[in-house]
Amino acid sequence: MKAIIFGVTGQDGSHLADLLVQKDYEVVGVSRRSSVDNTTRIKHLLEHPNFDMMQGDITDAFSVRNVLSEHATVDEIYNLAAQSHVAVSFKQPALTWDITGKGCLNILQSIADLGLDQSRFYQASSSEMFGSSYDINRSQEKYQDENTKFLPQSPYAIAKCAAHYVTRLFREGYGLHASAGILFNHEGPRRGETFVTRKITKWIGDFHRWMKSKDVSVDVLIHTPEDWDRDAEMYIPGRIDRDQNFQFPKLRLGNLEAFRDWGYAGDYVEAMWMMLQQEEPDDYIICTGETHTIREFLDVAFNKVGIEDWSEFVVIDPEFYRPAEVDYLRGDNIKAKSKLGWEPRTTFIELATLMVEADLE
Ligand code: NAP
Ligand code: G4F
Repeated sequence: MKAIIFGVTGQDGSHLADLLVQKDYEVVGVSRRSSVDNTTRIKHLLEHPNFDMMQGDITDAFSVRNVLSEHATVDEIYNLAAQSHVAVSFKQPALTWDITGKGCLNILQSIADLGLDQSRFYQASSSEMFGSSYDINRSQEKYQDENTKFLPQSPYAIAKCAAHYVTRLFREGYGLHASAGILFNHEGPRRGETFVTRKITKWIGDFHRWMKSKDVSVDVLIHTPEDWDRDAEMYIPGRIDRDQNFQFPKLRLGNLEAFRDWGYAGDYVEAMWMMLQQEEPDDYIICTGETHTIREFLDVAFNKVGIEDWSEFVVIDPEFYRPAEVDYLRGDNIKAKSKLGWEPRTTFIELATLMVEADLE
């Protein structure tokens, strides 16, 4: 079997490449040109005999066509490439549209034009497409499933909706085996450092190393309030003016009240592969079914390093608020469970633990 992964250098692309190589696939990873090395997450695969890299940018239809025409016998094509940061999409809406929306069209149109009818296609759709929309079950709990309407609330979500409908069009209109996974937030040690979970666990890792290097404990920092700059840095008492190295920036975050259904990326790439093994293409929600606030993630993550009250370490910064917020995401994965036989294996606490442990190393 042979697969092409657009977005192989990202969090999910790297996990999917690991999975497919383990399954003995020949994997072609496509990455865009970068002035610095963007292969950190796939370094371990670069010398693998079943793994090859090609350069390509999904905003350039010629480039996509070049990639696909060189691999006309490919079995599976995964589109994981995107400008995937919601907050960034408000600042770079047109770029987000070109990559996250039109990029998907470029791939599907090339598949159709080149007559790659035997290839199966996966689109990385997102729970962000639901925006402020939800349904209510018999226990009066809010949830989203495959029938919940989309009410996108960011340029990113709008672009993802466009790509989702394009995928459906090529499935229904052109008869392609094109499936979309509507994935809820999924994280792990390979998560980009500006997404909230990783931003928190990376800060904890850096802070812990700093405390160790200065040979101080949290208690020393907490019980001397007169030495604190409450908004920006924390200092080791008594050494403030003597050495700038005795200060450390606090963790600056935005809205802590939003709910997210967080799972582990390693579990979720298995669902992507399972979708393409089905006889019929379809759309599937992939989630844990549990939801937690950012506050709860902070509780678990700080607890792992023995800090029960993280409030002294965190500054709320309006810079990280968004023009529109998605307040509540909690998926219902019954379809994926019953039709794909997929289930999440990693709990919320296990996820936070594995991320903190990785960032402490
Ligand atoms: P990610 O870490 O941000 O990875 C995105 C990938 O897209 C990177 O490899 C990036 O390359 C590549 N890319 C960006 N622009 C490109 C372009 N113009 N041409 C070719 N490649 C380009 O995202 P992720 O978390 O792995 O997510 C994978 C996909 O699932 C994305 O489409 C995302 O929107 C979607 N999704 C993610 C989640 C989640 O919670 N993680 C949930 C639902 C849906 P560089 O490495 O060069 O930047
Ligand atoms: O980690 P986030 O940036 O993820 P978000 O916006 O939910 O998007 C992620 O999940 C989507 C699936 O639902 C994907 F489609 C998308 O590609 C991406 O992977 O933010 C999570 C929450 C938000 O409510 C945000 O307002 O955390 C809140 N937050 C609070 N402080 C913060 C921060 N988010 C970030 N990135 N940085 C903060 O400082």
